[in-house]
Amino acid sequence: MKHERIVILTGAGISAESGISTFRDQGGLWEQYRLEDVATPEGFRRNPDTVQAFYNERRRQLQEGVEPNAGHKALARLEQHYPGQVLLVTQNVDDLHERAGSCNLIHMHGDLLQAWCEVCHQPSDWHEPIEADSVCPACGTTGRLRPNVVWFGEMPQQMERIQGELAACDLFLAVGTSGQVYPAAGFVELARSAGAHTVELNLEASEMNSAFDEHRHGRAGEVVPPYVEELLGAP
Ligand code: BJW
Repeated sequence: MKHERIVILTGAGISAESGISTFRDQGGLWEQYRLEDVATPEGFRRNPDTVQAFYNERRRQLQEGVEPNAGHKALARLEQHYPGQVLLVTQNVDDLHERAGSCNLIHMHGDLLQAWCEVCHQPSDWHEPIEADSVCPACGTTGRLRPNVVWFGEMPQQMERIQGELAACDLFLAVGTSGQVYPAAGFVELARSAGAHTVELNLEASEMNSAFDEHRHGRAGEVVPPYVEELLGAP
């Protein structure tokens, strides 16, 4: 086994072939919405109805006909069959990695299928629209639920664990992410400092391209499965 501990960072590109919009590509979400309006706590305070509608619509789409693609399935296969440790850290709020079978998974930017209560600070599974009169299942308060997602200016989830895993990994993969949002964009440098080999698998060269040792450019559904087979086949 060439590598004992693999950390894989995924971004919106891995879910693109499943029909979920990315953020910064042509036709992506940030061409249709201002991120200041829908992905910041200030935007939510200014206009909660607009933000809830944005996430209610994405939650609805996620539950209607969206399926994991070959990229998600290959990463789940790697976790199931690789003799070393495989940790998946996703920036995505969709559940396609889970549905493909990944278990050792961190959602650093949260989970679209959870609501978070601003009063008791508890997440709850939530598959319906969040409305002005929605009630927190944990504390019973009305009208204080928001999507359990991480907006700009907020701390991503499980950062201590992620930083520890990056410091201990010997292979770091980044799949389908533009490398424009921190702290995720800095993970490649942390992994390199730990001595890990670093590989970017992306449609095109990302902002962080030059920080990686190796590149596989193409659609995730096309480049991830053969790369996983290489790892599984390596002596
Ligand atoms: C394909 C493909 C296919 C297409 N196959 N590939 C100045 C300098 C540095 C940092 C900052 C700064 N000013 C402010 C900051 C911090 C800020 C930040 O990074 N801002 C930048 C704009 C500069 N970050 C934060 O505020 C974060 N918190 C934070 O920093 O806390 C403090 C802290 C300090 C120290 C340690 C730790 C923390 C929070 C960031 C929250 C981001 N939230 C969002 C929304 C989540 C909820 C939602 O989904 O709505 O997260 S924004 C959005 O961007 C979403 C994504 O997860 C994130 C990253 O996007 P991603 O996944 O890379 O998507 P795209 O669209 O950008 O790229 C897709 C890629 O796929 C492209 O490259 C395509 O080519 C490729 N692709 N099809 C393979 N088929």
